[in-house]
Amino acid sequence: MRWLVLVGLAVGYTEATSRVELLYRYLSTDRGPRTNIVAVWALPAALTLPAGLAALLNVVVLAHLLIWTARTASTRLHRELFTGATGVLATLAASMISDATGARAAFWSFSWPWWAPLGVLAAVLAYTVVNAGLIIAGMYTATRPVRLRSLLLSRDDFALECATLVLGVFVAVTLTRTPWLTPAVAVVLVLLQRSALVAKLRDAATQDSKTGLLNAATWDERAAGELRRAERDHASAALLLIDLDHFKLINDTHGHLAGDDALRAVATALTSELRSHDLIARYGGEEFAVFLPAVDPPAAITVAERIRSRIAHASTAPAMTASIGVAHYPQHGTIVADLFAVADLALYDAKHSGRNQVCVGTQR
Ligand code: GH3
Ligand code: MG
Ligand code: MG
Repeated sequence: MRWLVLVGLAVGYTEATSRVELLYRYLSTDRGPRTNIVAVWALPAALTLPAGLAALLNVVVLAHLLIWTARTASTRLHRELFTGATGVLATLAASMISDATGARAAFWSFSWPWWAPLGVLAAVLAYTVVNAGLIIAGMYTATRPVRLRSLLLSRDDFALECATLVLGVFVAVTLTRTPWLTPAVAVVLVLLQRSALVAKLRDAATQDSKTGLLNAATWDERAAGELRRAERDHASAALLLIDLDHFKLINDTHGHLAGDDALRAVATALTSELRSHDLIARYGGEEFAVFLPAVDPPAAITVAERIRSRIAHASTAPAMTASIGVAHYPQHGTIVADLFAVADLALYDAKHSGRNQVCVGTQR
């Protein structure tokens, strides 16, 4: 009966939250691992039910997920199968630990010996280590990413993952003591999943998906805000426009994927050279815009030179150079559009005088 309650909730939850789940998947596509929501139902099965039933729950949930995926055509089959298989193994590992430590017996008895919570903790850890370990190993083998960080969950997803595991333990408690209360957990889960979705939507709306820098619209808005602040504080500021030199040649010689890697390398270089409150955007194809609050003209030129030199001397192949146009606030304008126009003209000067250099705008 309790197994049926869990299966019903797992299948019902996926069906009832299809739209949220689809959006969540859409926003997470090819951007590293996803939070494992199924743990809310699989973990309590591992903690409280016989191992065979717990594994069977995973299989049923996986079968339903495959049908659901075929209907909605949102991901690739081998990934769902791999994720499902790791889920079964993680569940079996947690089930063994729950059994061996006496945690399972404690869930069904009326007393909690002092070691039972430790057994629960060990089972949750086993579930997580097996699941995450296999998925990270699988993703590493399949993609061999340069940055191992991309194999880990983002901070928001990690918080959701932890909340999912805690809810899983709560489900184990309600399932054994007050099964009628178990469906209430689904309400909390919906809210958790929605808040994680909001964070993903915020990133998708404000960031450039290729580099993770700000997108043009967000940069415009925030640069305007910084200018208002500079005006109020009687501070200076600067705007840099950075355009990679002969970038088309990199695409034509090494392919567009290498071109994309080069764009990401430039984004990393900019982020590490600049302060955390400087605004950095990928403004167009291979153009980057930077707003530097509270810098005077000599400092802005030093920063621009440092960026130019960093890009020119980066150890990443293929070699690249960049031309940079600089505009100063308030000398060259008091609104973003004017500063942008001045920096754009300066950028053309830099291109026409041989590229790989910094040019400062002139009063219009
Ligand atoms: P210049 O020194 O005059 O700036 O020459 P350029 O080749 O850099 O400039 P141009 O504007 O002629 O070409 C820009 C190229 O940037 C063309 C396009 O193929 C490439 N590009 C734009 N966006 C992307 C992108 O997202 N990925 C890749 N790989 N290439 C891009
Ligand atoms: Mg260019
Ligand atoms: Mg360009």
